[in-house]
Amino acid sequence: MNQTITSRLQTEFIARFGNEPIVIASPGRINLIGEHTDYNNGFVMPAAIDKKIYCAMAKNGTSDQCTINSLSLNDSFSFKLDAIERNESTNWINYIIGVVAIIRKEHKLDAGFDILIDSDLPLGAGLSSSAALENAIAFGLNRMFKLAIPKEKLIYISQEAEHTYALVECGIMDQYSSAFGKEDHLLMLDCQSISSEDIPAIFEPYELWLLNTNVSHNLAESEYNIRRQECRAAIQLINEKFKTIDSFRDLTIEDIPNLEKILPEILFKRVSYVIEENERVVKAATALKDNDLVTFGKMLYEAHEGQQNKYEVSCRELDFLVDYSREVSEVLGSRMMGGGFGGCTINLIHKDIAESYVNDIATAYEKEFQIALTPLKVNIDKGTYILD
Ligand code: GAF
Repeated sequence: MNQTITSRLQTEFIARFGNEPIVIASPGRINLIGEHTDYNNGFVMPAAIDKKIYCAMAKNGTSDQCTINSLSLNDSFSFKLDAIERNESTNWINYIIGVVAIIRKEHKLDAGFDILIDSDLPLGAGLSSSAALENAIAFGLNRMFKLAIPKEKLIYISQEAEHTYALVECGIMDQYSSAFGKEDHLLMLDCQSISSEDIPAIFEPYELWLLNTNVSHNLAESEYNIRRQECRAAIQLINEKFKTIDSFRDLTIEDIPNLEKILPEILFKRVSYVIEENERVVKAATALKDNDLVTFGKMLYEAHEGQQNKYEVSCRELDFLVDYSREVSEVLGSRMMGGGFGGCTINLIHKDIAESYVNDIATAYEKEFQIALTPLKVNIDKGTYILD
């Protein structure tokens, strides 16, 4: 927990709104392996991190007036509970009002409230700042209005807000890992049964580093939704021409030659990537449990190759960073992380060279793109909680 942020948030909330707030800490996430598999009922391996969104909230004595101030974005917004509409111009507001609107469909929110937000989580960097914010609001409203909604349901409220207000058809990985993260553990999450196994995050003598490209290409959200449509189209064709499936989870590597015969090239690339990535996650979990970091690292590189060439969600900046690391034997693995088209790579780097390596790659990146690279060493932390 970032003590500086939480005490500033409390003091500032009282100065602005006059009431004592509750404070919610909601983490971003990393994902070791398993990208674009969550909405295909597959496996992912995320973890919550020590970089978070913090929200202070309190009822304000009105019946329906709400005000939101963001310190990190230096922005504010007001709305009435009875007149919630999707905001066309400012997307961060949609994550909040979306959660409020969805909770209100089933629960009575009988008072207005104020929210003050701050963050040490880089925003829009593929670290799930949106899921962290949605969960913070959902957990906060649940406590403030004594709604008693179980955590397992709150994450679906967050996801629905993303679908219907932010208009991104995300899977459940981000909301799940932000809510249920465990200190020092990875979550091997089965997105079919929505259950996870904790895997100890032991990487010694290697360290996990994120390299933030500081780019977020604006096709990210539209391409994400296109990938989902492509997956649906492929499922339909497979059902018509090959065999009955509910999702790609019902397919195995052995099906790939048959799929090639019946699917158009693009759809074949998408499906084969997902089947292979699912298999990689399962093998990666075994490698980690066996402390076989070399095998694990190789899988990160293989995953990137699939994301770059088959699922086609990478970009020049991410590929540059992964290609650079392939030449350095002390970097066991590297790949793009999250939805793609920008954001961060995740890297497993030997601790003896980590600092100098990230400086070197930052220099090379800046020379190539005239954009600063931001290295970030992350620690694995627990999921969303309310400070008591
Ligand atoms: C984004 C989505 F929100 C997740 O659900 C997941 O699909 C991810 O992209 C790709 O693995 O973070």
